[in-house]
This record gives sequence, structure tokens and C-alpha cells, in this order.
Amino acid sequence: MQGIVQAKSRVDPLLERLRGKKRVLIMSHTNPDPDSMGGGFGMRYLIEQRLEIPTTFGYRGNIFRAENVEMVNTLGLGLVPEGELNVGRFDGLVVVDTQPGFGHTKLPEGMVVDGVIDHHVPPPKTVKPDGFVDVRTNVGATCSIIAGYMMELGMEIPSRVATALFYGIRTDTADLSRNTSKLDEDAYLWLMARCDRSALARISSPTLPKDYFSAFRTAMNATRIYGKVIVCSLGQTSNPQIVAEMADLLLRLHGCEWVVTGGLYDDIYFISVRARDYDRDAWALLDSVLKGEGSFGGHGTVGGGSVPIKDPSPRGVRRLERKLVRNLLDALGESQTTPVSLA
Ligand SMILES: [Mn+2]
Repeated sequence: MQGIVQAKSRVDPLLERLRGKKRVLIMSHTNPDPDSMGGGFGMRYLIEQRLEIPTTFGYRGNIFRAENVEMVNTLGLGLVPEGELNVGRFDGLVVVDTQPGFGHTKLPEGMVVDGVIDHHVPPPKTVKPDGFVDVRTNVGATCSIIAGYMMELGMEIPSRVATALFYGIRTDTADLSRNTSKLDEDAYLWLMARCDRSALARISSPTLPKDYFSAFRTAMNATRIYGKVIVCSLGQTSNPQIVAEMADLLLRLHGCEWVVTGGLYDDIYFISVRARDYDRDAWALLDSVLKGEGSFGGHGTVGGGSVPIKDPSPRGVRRLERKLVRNLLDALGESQTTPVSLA
């Protein structure tokens, strides 16, 4: 007798665990980026389709980057801010693009974590949840892992979901140019064929407010070149996203091998690291810059960290920046180099 062959997927144990739940909450790290938003949207679709359980994507912090705001609006991601979540309504919790134990990840108290799907190096003090864990540090984007489940299950997905997942892979891997695995390539091509191209174009180049450009001018003036290392210490900033955007831009400077940018927002000092060459390890560099302070994460040539500041006065910020830059230059052998201004 021939039965119906069910497609098998790596996500099956999670689906089994969630079966029968009433309402599932999906969370990511604070200030969600496209990979976490795309991954969350993808997991919502997967769970709702396979299990017919309603889901909600809850988030902490803000969505800063104009592209990311456009992504939320154009695709109708329907994220719910933490303050508006009624946590008691949920009996399931799935965490995407981060892991419990990271400093930038706060999950609702008392809730059991049913699943973790991520591609970051696990935090040093890992509290291993007893639920489903799929952490693949060789993969460039959480969205690739989630698209992989859909491919394994033979699912067809709406263009909105495909576009969100695709944009997550695009941003985390810079269009497959960094930290890329076979799975990222397969997922990228599979999603590309299902994307809404005009939505994608809108998300990729949204209009920008005037103060965006003045923030860039300030950042240019704050940039110093120490041989192969570019440093941009912004002090207080009104938009922490400029820290990551400057890192991406400065990496294109001739002769640059490393970029480290930083800025204070809401009493947290944010740091971004980028490396030009494939074999560089941003995680290891952040480890030696922060020396146990704050928290950080990274994969391959891209990394980010945050340090809560005790003294947020301009002097206090300058003191922290000086210390971090000293650690950085020591770690990269540029401590004797005289800095040159960029602009
Ligand atoms: Mn990611």
C-alpha cells in the first residue's frame, strides 16, 4: 500500500512541539534588522500555514534605518511593540536571529522558549533552552535557514513573505558577497524567483529626511584613519543606525582593512565592526576591544556590540571612546600610528 509521503524538514521537531498551542509569540533582538524581521515574518507564515495557530511578532526598541521602516510599511509586516503585547495570551515562544543570553535580547519573563533559530556564535554563558535549537554559524542569514525549512517542506509562499526573507538575506550577506554558504545561495535564488521586485526596489532606496545627510557630514568629520584601520567615534548620536551605515560606507575607502564605528544612543554605546578580507574575524576583534564589557555578536567580517554607559556626559563618552580605540589599535598593531583625518 502506498501512503502519502510527508516532506521532512529540520523544523519538524519545533512544529511538533508547537502543535496544539493557542497563540505563538515570535521575538528577536532589540532594534530589529531586516534579517530578524524577515525571519520573524517567515516563521509566522510557516507556523500559521502548517499548524493553523495565530502568531504575533513582538519587538523591543526601534526600527531606525529608512530602508527597514520602508520594509515594514511596504510589506505590511505588522510588528507589535513590546509595550502593546499582552504576554499572558501566548503559550508559545520562538526566538529568531538571536539567542537567549545575548545582552541585546530581552524575552518576556517566565515564558519558556520553544525554539531558537539563529546564525550567530552562541553567547559565552549559554543557557541552553530545552526546546528546539537550530543555530548554524556557517550560514549568512537567519532568513536562509527559515527559507530552507520552506524549501524542504515544498511550500509555496506569497510574494510578501518571499520579499521579506530575500531582503533579510540580501542585507546580512551583502547580496551573497560575505559570510555566504550553499544554503544562502539556494535560498536567495529560490526567493528571488518569488519576490515582488517593485516592492524590493522601494525598500532598497527609500526617500531620506534632511537630517540624515547632516548626520553623515558629522560622521565624516569625526572619522580618523590609523593606517589600515578606520575609526569613527561619533559621541552622542540621534540615530544609532548611522553607526552601522558609516561602517558600511567607510569600508570602501582605499587601503582600508578594518572599520570600527561607535556612537551613544539612550545611554548605550553602539559599536559596528567591518572587515574587508574574507578571513577576518569581527567577533574576535570585538572580544579584544570590549574586554568583557557590554555584549557583542558577529559572524565573519561583520560584527556589532553595545556597552551600557555609566557616565553619559560628553566627558564620560569621550573617556569610553578613548579606551575602546586604544584597545582596538593595540589589537590591530596600529597603536604607534598617527591618525589622519578623513575629511
Ligand atoms: Mn542575522
